[in-house]
Amino acid sequence: MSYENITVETNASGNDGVTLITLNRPQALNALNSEVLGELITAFAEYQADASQRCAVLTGSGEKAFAAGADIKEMSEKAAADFYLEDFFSPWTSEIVRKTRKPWIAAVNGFALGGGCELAMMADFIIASENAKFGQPEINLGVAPGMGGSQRLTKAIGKSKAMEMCLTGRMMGAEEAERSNLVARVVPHGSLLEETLKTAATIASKPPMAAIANKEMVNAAFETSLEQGLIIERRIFQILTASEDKHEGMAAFIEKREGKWKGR
Ligand code: CO8
Repeated sequence: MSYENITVETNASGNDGVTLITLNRPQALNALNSEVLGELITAFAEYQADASQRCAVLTGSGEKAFAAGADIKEMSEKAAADFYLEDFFSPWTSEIVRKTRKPWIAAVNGFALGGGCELAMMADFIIASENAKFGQPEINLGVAPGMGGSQRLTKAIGKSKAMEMCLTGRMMGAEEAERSNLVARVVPHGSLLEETLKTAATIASKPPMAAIANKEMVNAAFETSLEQGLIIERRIFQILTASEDKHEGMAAFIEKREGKWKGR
């Protein structure tokens, strides 16, 4: 598949099973329009379907932005009925978040505002450069988050800070984002991609079925009660004990060697 608004590279740093997806509209600070969404849906579906690829990284091109939001110029031309009838924003969650069962990381290299912040928060975790700036400035446009920001940001950093950011449109820098648990790690700007690809390669080297299972369990903590989450965890654990990789992983430990994963 050829893309115009993103680039996709498999085995991005050698034969390591890492797919690198880059938002590529730097002239518009990688603003997210319908074309970008369509291409991202295809890219994530291809990543999910390719058994040789075991972790993905999403980043933004250019020095300034991961993504400065949903495309304001595109949205400005839409009527309320268009947003409602097209169920605008819904495919981000239904097509990308729900259908991508394998892990992916957002490498945030600059502005992650509005839909850009929301897209980063759809990732399994975020690694940010020192230059990253997160914000939900939709209130300045007379609207509000529409791709999950009011929910995912609040779950990540708590009500007080999320409310302050949504009501004022204030941007949060990388250091505060790490302190507030929005991002897993902050790294120097120049080494963001290298560090994130390295982390992705580590994940890609793990037993792939166990990676999906770990992701499913942690996500359950956001979507269920503790009691239901503990049941989900136990059942998934029990399923994993029947996998060939469980036998291989434990044998490899006992025999003091590296495991060789079958992914089943
Ligand atoms: N959409 C479209 N174009 C954009 C966007 C965007 N979100 N952000 C930046 N651009 C464009 C600019 O228009 C400009 O283009 P041009 O050169 O053709 O004029 C180019 O990118 C460079 O931007 P700036 O010149 O503004 O760069 P600065 O360095 O001066 O400023 C900022 C950088 C602070 C990031 C600034 O560009 C900005 O504030 N951008 C908008 C941020 C924003 O408000 N994002 C939220 C958008 S709304 C959203 O994401 C969720 C929508 C939910 C709505 C629900 C509706 C029902």
